[in-house]
Amino acid sequence: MTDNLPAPGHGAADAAADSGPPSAGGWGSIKAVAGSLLRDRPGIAVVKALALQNKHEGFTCSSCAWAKPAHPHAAEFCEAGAKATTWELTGKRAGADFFERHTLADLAGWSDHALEAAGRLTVPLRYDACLDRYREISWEEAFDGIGRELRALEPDSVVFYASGRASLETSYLWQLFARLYGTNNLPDSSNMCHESTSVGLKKSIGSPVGTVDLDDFEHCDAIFFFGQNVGVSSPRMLHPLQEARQRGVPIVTFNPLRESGLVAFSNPQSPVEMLTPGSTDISTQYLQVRPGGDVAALTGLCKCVIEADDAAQAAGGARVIDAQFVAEHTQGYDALAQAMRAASWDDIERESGLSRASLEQAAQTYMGAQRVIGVYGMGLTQHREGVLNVQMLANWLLLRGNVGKPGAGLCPVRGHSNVQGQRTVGITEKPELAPLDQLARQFQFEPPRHKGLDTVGACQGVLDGSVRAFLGLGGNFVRAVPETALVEAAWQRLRLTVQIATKLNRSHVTRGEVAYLLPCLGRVEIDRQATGEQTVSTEDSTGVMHPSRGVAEPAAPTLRSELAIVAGIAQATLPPDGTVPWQAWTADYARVRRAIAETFPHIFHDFNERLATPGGFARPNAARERVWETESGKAVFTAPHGMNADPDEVPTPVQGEVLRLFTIRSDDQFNTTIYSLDDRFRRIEGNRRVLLMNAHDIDRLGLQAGALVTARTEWHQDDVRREVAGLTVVAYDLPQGSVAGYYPELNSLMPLNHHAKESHVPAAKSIPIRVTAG
Ligand SMILES: Nc1nc2c(c(=O)[nH]1)N[C@H]1C(S)=C(S)[C@@H](COP(=O)(O)OP(=O)(O)OC[C@H]3O[C@@H](n4cnc5c(=O)[nH]c(N)nc54)[C@H](O)[C@@H]3O)O[C@H]1N2
Ligand SMILES: Nc1nc2c(c(=O)[nH]1)N[C@H]1C(S)=C(S)[C@@H](COP(=O)(O)OP(=O)(O)OC[C@H]3O[C@@H](n4cnc5c(=O)[nH]c(N)nc54)[C@H](O)[C@@H]3O)O[C@H]1N2
Ligand SMILES: [Mo]
Repeated sequence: MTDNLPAPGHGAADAAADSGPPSAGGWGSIKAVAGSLLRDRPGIAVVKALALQNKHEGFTCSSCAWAKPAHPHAAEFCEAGAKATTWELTGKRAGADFFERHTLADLAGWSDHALEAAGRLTVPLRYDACLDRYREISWEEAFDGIGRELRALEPDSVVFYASGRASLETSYLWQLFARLYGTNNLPDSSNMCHESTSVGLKKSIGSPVGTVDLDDFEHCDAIFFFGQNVGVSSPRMLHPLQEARQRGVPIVTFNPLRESGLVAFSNPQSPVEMLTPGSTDISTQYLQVRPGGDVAALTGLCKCVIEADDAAQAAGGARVIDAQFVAEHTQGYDALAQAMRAASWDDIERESGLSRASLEQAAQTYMGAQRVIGVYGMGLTQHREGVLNVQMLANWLLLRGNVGKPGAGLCPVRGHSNVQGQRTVGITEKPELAPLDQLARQFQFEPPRHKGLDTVGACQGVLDGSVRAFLGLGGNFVRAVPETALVEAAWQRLRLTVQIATKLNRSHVTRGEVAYLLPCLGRVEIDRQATGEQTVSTEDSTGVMHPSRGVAEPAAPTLRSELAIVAGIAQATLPPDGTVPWQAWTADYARVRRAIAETFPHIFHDFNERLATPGGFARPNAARERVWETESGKAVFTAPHGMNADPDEVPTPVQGEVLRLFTIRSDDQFNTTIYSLDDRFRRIEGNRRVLLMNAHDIDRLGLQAGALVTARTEWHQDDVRREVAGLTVVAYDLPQGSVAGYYPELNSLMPLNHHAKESHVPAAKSIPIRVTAG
């Protein structure tokens, strides 16, 4: 098993959050940012950069994808965003001399944290097998060498992965390059993330993305949160939430953990709150649902509404559901209503781990509100039934017409800062989602029409040898995917790996036979090309496009922009027939935007002009207007086929020795980038190799808080032994039968086949494990 983390530190064992979590934001958040500034000592450049973060004239943050207001706060960044920026602007460099000092065998023993902490990559590198080192080469040598390799390979044996940060312009080039080369193998990080949303919402409301914008938060009168950890994952969203709370809007949360950002928030930008101990209570009702219990919980909630409506009808009173909306705009109500009436409270309580009374109370809040927003994240999407989870939430909102009216709607909170935008400009393995006919006309070629590989498919291909080359536009694929240990081992059999990156990570150290590592500018850096400084653009979680202009000097003069690198590889690989002006595009990104506008006129017409609008411009979203781009032209109610979000392996209630593990993020990490071993919000210090367990389970299984244990996956579909040893048990307030632990340390416990049925999102929130002492 790969296990390259630093040794466990102190304090983890007594880290139980029995005194309640600290509030998110506030002085702690300022201290954390100061800590991160001091640790990296990058100086004045960072302070200047932060002042322009998420401002119209500055750059869009490379942390989360939360909406950027048209009238930003003086400091429109959060702790996580400030860390991302300081991390990118580090004074440390991993240049040619660094790689002269370290063989890959040596680097393989470094922790994930240590690899990235080596600093910014500065020169193009190629692996030298004789020396077992990456060695500096020129950009031209790199492009030529990659082009030669790619021309010798079958296009469908090559994977073009995108991690979700690269701009709309670069992402457009990436998908075009892959298709001109001859493949739709375009997996991206959303395959591990919100693909359940893209599939589920498309079926339910005809839109693959959420329907709310920032304005809606000002007009809603209730908010429901499912499996999204706002204080860590999208902290700027705490502002609209706090404002909503101050208006008296109830917020009801479904989460197995009492997450601090969902419990209370103090605004570091509000002097009064900073000087008084006061913080806003965020959630008015907190339901510690069992992981995987959301289908059951939502069944209970729908049942309450439908039965209240039945009763109202019987008594001749006012309808509880929005009957006119349901009749005019939806299909499938009767089947859903029947399934909900038939669902038993015993099953609902058992599967959700919640009492009938608490669900009835939440349903009352819902029925008392005219405009409701449903917010959700990985707690819904990363399950075997992740798509059904999303559809159940859509069902519930549709019952009272809470989609397509001001102040109401579905709000999936996306992860990477441009992950939604990458999809919008054609990064998808599904040919039906890309405008292939238009691309064919525009660039005079015949694009591949067959389905490409998604992330799970790419991993399978790496394991069975059918994938021969991997090109990564950012990211840390081998650490982020399931089945890490097997994928990492098979990775070395790849013929070619090409990684475009800012910092060194495990996916670079684990490399193919021929390996290139290409250093790029970060978004915060000034991007100078032949026609001058360039602007790029990104799409936020609410479908708004924003310009982004670097403000800091590049970490090294040798760096190239992501767009220039993609264009360079494409030019060196493809026949020189001149239909794509790679060089002219690199010189002037406005020309790329004109090409994007030609490919997607509906979304991007007058792209350059509209990008100048303060606050950006929104993509059209038919569901917001109550136009349903589904097969039937109606919004669709989906009757669930069961209540367990993970029917395969773990029966509920969990009485036996098999527990359900859900993987989580700390406030001091961004995905596989680990800033420190602390998790301030959960009061866990100096150790990420922990398992948070219910005290009753600890007792029942004969374990001890503070003791070392081994987690082993309970999986009968193959003979692979999946285990991680050396984990410390922490007693924690979470539902019985469930266990929490950190991603990516526990990824080798995730079987590759254990993914959402229709979207293939790995079921990272419900891994069946056994925990044993020692
Ligand atoms: N600081 C920081 N910000 C980030 C990231 C980061 O790593 N660090 N990552 C970015 C990315 S790529 C993404 S996708 C987002 C992820 O952000 P989120 O969507 O918030 O995802 P997670 O933090 O994985 O888990 C969210 C919550 O789900 C809860 N949960 C687990 N299982 C269940 C369940 O079955 N039901 C319910 N109701 N809840 C459950 C967990 O307790 C946790 O609080 O954040 C983005 N922003
Ligand atoms: N168990 C478990 N597994 C999970 C998840 C989970 O909740 N649990 N979450 C999943 C989710 S939601 C996601 S999105 C994936 C994340 O998967 P990825 O997107 O593949 O991983 P990251 O950790 O975000 O990638 C970090 C690396 O990106 C590079 N990088 C940073 N900035 C830039 C840049 O500006 N340009 C370029 N070119 N490179 C850059 C750096 O080299 C850095 O090391 O992981 C998934 N895996
Ligand atoms: Mo994500």
